[in-house]
Formats: sequence, C-alpha cells, structure tokens
Amino acid sequence: MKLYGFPPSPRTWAVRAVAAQLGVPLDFEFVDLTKGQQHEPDYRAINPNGRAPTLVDGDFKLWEAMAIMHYLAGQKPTALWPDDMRIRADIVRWQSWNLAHWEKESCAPLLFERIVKQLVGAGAPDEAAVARALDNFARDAKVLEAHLGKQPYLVGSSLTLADFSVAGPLFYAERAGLPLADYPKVREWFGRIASLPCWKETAPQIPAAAA
Ligand SMILES: N[C@@H](CCC(=O)N[C@@H](CS)C(=O)NCC(=O)O)C(=O)O
Repeated sequence: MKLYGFPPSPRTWAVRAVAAQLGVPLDFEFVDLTKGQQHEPDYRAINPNGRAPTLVDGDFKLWEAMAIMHYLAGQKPTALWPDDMRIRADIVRWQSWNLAHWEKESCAPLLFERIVKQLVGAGAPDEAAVARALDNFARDAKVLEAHLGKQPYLVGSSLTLADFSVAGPLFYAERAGLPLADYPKVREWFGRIASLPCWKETAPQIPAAAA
C-alpha cells in the first residue's frame, strides 16, 4: 500500500502513526503542499480534491484521513478499531466531532494562521480568524476536558482510532499557541498518546520556517 501525504500535516502524521502502531507497512510518497504538488494532474487523478493524504492499494484509491485509518485498521484484528458496533460508533462519533469541530473550527485555523502562513509566506495572521478559532477552541476543549475527566481514553478504557484523530492537531499546540493551560485532563491524555513510539517513528522534519 502506498500513502501519499505531507509529513507535517496532522492528518498525514496521524494516519502514518496508526499504520506504525498496527504494524502495517506503508510505502510513503511525499506530496509537497508548499510547492502545490497536490494540484498536479497525476495527484489529482488519485485525489480530485487536491488534498492529502491519499492511500492507494492496488486499484483502490482512498482519500479522507478517517476513512484511511479505518481501512488500515481493517487489515488485521485490533483493539484500535474493535469488532463491536457500539464501540465503532463511539469512535466514529469522536472522529466526526474532530472533523466538524475540533480540528476544523478550533485547531486548524490556528495552525493555519500561526504556522502555515509563515511557512508559505502568506502574510501575517488574520487576527479576526484567530479570535474566532480561540472561541471555538474554548468551546470544544471544555467538552474534551469533561469527557477525559471520566475516562483515560476517548472511547472506553483503551486506545482507539479516536485518540489518534483528536490528538493529531495537538502536536502543534506549542507552535500554534493552542491554549491548553486550563485543561489538565486534556494535557494528561495527550501526554499519554504522544508518548506512543509510533508518533516518534513517523514524526515529520519540520521546515525551519515553521519553527
Ligand atoms: N478532510 C480531509 C482534509 C484533507 C486536507 O485538507 N489536507 C490538507 C493538509 S492537512 C491539504 O491537503 N491541504 C492542501 C490544500 O488544501 O491545498 C482529510 O481529513 O483527509
């Protein structure tokens, strides 16, 4: 299987970390988003959205990080994606929350305004967008904090794909100024997730301009 992606992107990183945790080998193909390679015709042929990551397994082409994680986890029995409808629904619940709210409305705008813009030379952060994202962050982090006050992982009592998805953007918490100070349970949980060797094994080399 081949994964096309941009290593510093939280979605590419989380997918690669899942594969490493599962022990599923992936050939990796670098798509340089800073050079617009996602818009080249060859790449658009496997992902018409011009976004990363994309998985290719023979004649099967799959885009969307969450779907890719499910496909990888389906390669062998794993507690990350147990064969139980309620647990799977709960995992998808958190991954959907991540896609619609946590990553999209809270974390990604802060990563974009404070890291990506600098990396691609797109000017200063838009402070109105930053303020909106900070409001969203407070809204969503409260939900996460309350939930993680009751259990050690997002779903049940062990690590699942939900933790990989929701933790992804937090690897940039310091650089993007994600305000985690008031959320000790979130920090504790993230520390547990981040200490898994699979993240280190798949960690990107951050371009100096983004540091
Ligand atoms: N919903 C998609 C989002 C993919 C996405 O937006 N990827 C970003 C990198 S994190 C990208 O490729 N951006 C390049 C662009 O929009 O031109 C997923 O979860 O895979």
